[in-house]
Amino acid sequence: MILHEKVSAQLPAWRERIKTLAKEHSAVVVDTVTIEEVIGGMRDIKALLTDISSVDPGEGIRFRGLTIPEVLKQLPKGRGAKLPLVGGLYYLLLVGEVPTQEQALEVEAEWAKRATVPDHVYKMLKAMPRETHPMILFSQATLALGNDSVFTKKYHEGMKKDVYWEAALEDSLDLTAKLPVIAAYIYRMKYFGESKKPKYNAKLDFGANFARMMGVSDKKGYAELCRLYFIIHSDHESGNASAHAMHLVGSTLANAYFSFSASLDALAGPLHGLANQESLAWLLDVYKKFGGVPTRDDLYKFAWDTLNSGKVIPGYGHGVLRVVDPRFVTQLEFAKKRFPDDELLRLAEMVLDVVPSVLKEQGKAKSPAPNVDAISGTLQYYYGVREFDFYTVLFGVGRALGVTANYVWARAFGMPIERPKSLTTKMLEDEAAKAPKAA
Ligand code: NMX
Ligand code: MLT
Repeated sequence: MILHEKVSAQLPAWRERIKTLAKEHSAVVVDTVTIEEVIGGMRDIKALLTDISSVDPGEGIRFRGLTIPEVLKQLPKGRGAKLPLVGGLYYLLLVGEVPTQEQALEVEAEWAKRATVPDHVYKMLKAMPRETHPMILFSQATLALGNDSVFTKKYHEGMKKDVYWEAALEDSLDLTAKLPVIAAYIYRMKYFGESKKPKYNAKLDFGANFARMMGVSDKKGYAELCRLYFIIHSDHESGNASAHAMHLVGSTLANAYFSFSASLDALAGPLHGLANQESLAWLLDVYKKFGGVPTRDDLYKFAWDTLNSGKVIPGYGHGVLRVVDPRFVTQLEFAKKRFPDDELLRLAEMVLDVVPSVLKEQGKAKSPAPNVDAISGTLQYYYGVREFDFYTVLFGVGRALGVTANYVWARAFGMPIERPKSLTTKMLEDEAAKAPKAA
């Protein structure tokens, strides 16, 4: 299989680089840790290694060195599509090179072969109470797929460490192939009471399959959005909570299903991926309260009321970014090109104009700019996916691409179990007492 061959060919050189760093430069200092960082969620501490993507605070994400506009331009497209094949993005993340159309289609074909979801997963999903949050269902289904983990089976058969990555890649391909089917099933089951198993069509790509299985009316338009959505949500370097959870759990040699379920559980928090549902809920609250798009002044007051009630404004602020998130910009451009007169889009643009100034006035958030979640729901809503508690599942389908690519490479590099050191409050106080007093 193409991904296997391409990764395998690169491995000796990569392993040599890691070995040289670990052996010859092991004592080089790349960062120091302050008390503020220990207490403050380890923000900005440079302590993770990934080559899959990187985030510059002033620029945003690069996937294997490429910005979002570069990715959208350079990755191959399917017939009749303006947005790239998701299979091409997975190839880029795993291999580190822009694939040809043929190579991207090979990944797509690999997914089509692996998209059948075992019966017990459907049975388990059906057995859950109807009111269950879709992220609970999605995480449970991911765990339930783990029965078939190649990694776990081979590990217990005595698999050698230098081929862990091969089993990790097998599981990652199986998992990423099945996720859109499971997500679409959850959607149709939860909101429409349907129990028909979605069928993956090998003639269609990942994006078109998802649009068809979701049953939206404008399948062609929604397929384009899905391609964009899954690509831009795939990765955001390794320190974000969903990526880090995947890496941490994977480092124990738990299989990709356990690890990705943990990743989804992190994504389900309102400060992380769930902010996309919260953000649309907030926009709809504004819309409902004012009977449409409000005046700028009304919106300003509403934003302040949110802050004064002790809540955050979802979709704004970021742990790393200090500029408008390029993932926000790309989605806004997509929407403006396709449905410039949409009322919710007009509202999202007004929020973009008002909320950053409110956050700046409040003076707490280090970045008042919008992140990826401030607009993604508006696009889903336009295409008829209006059940906004489903939105984080969509984020999860996309995020699987990046975190599994990282998981495969972490096994290829033989990365050890993660185990940072903790300190007590007294230990920190003792460190503080030893430090020279600030002038
Ligand atoms: N609304 C209100 N207050 C905010 C916001 C916001 N959008 N963003 C940051 N703050 C507050 C934050 O709660 C903190 O307050 P306190 O000192 O009382 O604890 C203060 O500003 C400083 O926070 P930062 O250092 O700027 O941000 P941090 O790195 O801690 O957190 C987020 C980053 C993204 C969690 C934060 O900006 C936030 O809560 N945003 C809203 C939720 C959101 O959009 N999350 C999605 C992020 C992207 N994603 O998909 O994961
Ligand atoms: C993400 O995509 O994971 C979010 O923007 C959060 C982050 O990077 O911290």
